[in-house]
Amino acid sequence: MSEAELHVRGLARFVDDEAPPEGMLHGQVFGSPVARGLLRGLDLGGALGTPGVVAVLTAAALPPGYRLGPIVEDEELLAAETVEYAGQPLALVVADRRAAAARGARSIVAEIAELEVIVDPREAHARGLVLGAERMLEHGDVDAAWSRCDVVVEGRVDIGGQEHLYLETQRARAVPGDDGSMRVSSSTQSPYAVQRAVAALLGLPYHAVVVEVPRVGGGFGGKEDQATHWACLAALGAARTGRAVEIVLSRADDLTMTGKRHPYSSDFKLGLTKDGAILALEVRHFQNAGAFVDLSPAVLERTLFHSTNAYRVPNARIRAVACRTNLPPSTAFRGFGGPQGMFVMECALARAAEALGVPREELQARNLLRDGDAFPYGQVARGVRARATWDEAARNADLARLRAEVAAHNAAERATKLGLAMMPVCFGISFTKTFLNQASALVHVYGDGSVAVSTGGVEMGQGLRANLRAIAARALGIDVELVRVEPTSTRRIANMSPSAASATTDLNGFAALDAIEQILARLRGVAALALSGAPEGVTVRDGRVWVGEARSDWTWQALVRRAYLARVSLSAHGCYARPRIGFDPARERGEPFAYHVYGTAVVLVRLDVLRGTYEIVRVRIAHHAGRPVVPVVDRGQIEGGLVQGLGWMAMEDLRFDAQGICRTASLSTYKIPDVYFVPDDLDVVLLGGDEPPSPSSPYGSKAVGEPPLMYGLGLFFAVRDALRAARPGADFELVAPLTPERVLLGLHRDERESARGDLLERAGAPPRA
Ligand code: MTE
Ligand code: LUZ
Ligand code: MOS
Repeated sequence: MSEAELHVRGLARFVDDEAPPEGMLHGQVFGSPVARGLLRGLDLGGALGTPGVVAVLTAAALPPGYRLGPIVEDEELLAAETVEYAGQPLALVVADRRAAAARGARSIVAEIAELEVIVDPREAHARGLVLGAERMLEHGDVDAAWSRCDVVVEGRVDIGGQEHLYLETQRARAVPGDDGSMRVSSSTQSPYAVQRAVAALLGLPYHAVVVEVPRVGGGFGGKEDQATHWACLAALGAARTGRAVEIVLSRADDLTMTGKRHPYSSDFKLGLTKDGAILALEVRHFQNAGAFVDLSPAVLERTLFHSTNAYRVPNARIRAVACRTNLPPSTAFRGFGGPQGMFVMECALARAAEALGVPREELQARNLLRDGDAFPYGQVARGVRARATWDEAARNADLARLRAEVAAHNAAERATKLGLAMMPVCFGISFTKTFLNQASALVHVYGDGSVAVSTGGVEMGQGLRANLRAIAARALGIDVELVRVEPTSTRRIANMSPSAASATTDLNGFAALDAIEQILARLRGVAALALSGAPEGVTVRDGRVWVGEARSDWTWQALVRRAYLARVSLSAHGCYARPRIGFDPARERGEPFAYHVYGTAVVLVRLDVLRGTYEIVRVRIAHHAGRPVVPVVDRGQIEGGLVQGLGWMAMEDLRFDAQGICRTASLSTYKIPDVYFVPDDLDVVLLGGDEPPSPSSPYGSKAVGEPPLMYGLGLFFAVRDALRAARPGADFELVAPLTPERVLLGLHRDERESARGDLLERAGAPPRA
């Protein structure tokens, strides 16, 4: 059964759906109730006395100096002396039932001498609380360019974080082996990261730690690094008790204990000629990295790379700094810092369009990237599809007429206003850390002709299995039903990169093709010998063996049987290393990306001026997908990514109070888009199917996972367009998400100010200047 069918029927099994091993225990993590302080003591008496509790583990159970972290090892698995964020794990309660573990954890009392909490990245920066040095990309001569500009706009942008809200919360199960080994079943995007961290924790060689991932019930980046902690805690519990231990975070714990998308606060300055050509851009990003390094420097790097989005910017200076605050460590989230960089650029264009008195789309269209333009990091843009997707989206939405309709509606109506925005996207494909751009695969052809493909890729709902299955079947010339894609295991594949950066199908698909090519080469030899032809002329098509243009009477199964009897190996290990990429952070120059993905969205909204609410009327997307291996998978990624981006811009309003407590750690306060929020009128056009296949991805497909999220940014500017129609000439803050509350307060700022003045006057206070 396909992955999709299993999900639809509710049959897909996750980490904790496998029958529990005999005597399995359950772990409950106790997290810090405060965001920052000195840990004076933990009163574990209540927990130890709770019926069913088998063990309570604290930092004392950890090897000295043991730290976690994908880039800098700066995180304690259980805090020993200082607490840096609310929810930071302090103790693990292990009990024979989940409820007993939870009860035990609730009775722990932490004595913490609270210290001052910082939640704002600019404040952290002002106090020197930074993680690593500020980074800077520079190209052209920005300082000289300002004098040539006719219009210069400046401003500040604030972008909120985002909760991953994967349906399956973080979880792991650790089962001790009979020989001191440890088997961990984890919901992780990075089995190798889990393997390394568990091995270091238990003092084992990597080969004695087996990490298996049946599938992931949504990751979105939240399990690229941060699944490791729970797997390590389960392994710690298992090693200490000698029994299997499972940890499943409750939704509330997951919401408070895990890191989210990085909030940013940024300053921009954009200069243009009077006819709208961009001459210069200066940006400074303050990234809210949270309490530990995690993936923040890598996220920051991608922000730098995407700060000019899909535009030609001849002179640019882009700076970014990771600021340390007392939020949970911010982490990977679909787009990985790219969306924040692009959002600031789009905000700058909005202000510029308003200053020039032209629709924003005119400036966007005028400055779209072209082949041969250089990105600020030095890479020259090739295979650019910014214009092609723009034109198709504009055609599909009938842009000129739509703009006129919007204007006519807005002139005639007072209570509702329409707003329109275009959103081009240009997203670089590859891990920016070059060494991660590798993969391997193990392919077995069994005696009956059925095939099992293993790679280091993790299925998380993005359709990896469907893609790999289609790629393998196509390469072998057989029906997809004959191909099974195995769950991920470090036993089958060693040293895998995380499933991330949208590159999983690219990298693992190529690795699988390499293995398949080896097996096919051997099979060709077998067929050529028996059917007297040249090996090069042997092919398998539709499950049949052909010699040249002659169809033999051999089936695929017959060929496989012959090969087996001839003692020819039917298994192969393949690998792939992405060629010709590399980035030198010391010079801030290089070619980090194998290629870029392009697309353009058109977003139309209707704003209720009295209520501040709005609905999305229409979305048109033109996405350059090349030749998708499974088109419906790409469509699913585009629609899902769009909705996740719309939610981030519209309603996912993550709030931490001044004490660093997450005030939106439940689904009654943290809202995500539902099916009613998605416009019925949504049309996605896939472009590139008629072009010569690009050699950068299997069969001319293209990476698709992350880029569509950024179409959602268009919503912000469509609503802003409607706001400007409601209050011509007014300025509105550049703060996302643009919730209906913010819209309403923005629309009625003057009334608010005067009402406030009246109140103050009545209270006897002097009116504010
Ligand atoms: N789609 C689903 N359904 N679930 C997910 O967790 N993760 C996204 C994207 N699409 C995700 C998803 C993210 S963050 C990435 S990097 C890619 O899928 C990862 O998969 P890929 O490399 O195969 O595109
Ligand atoms: N992870 C990573 C990523 O380690 N490097 C990247 O460049 C990246 N890009 C997107 C998502 N995850
Ligand atoms: Mo995606 S943020 O690369 O997991």
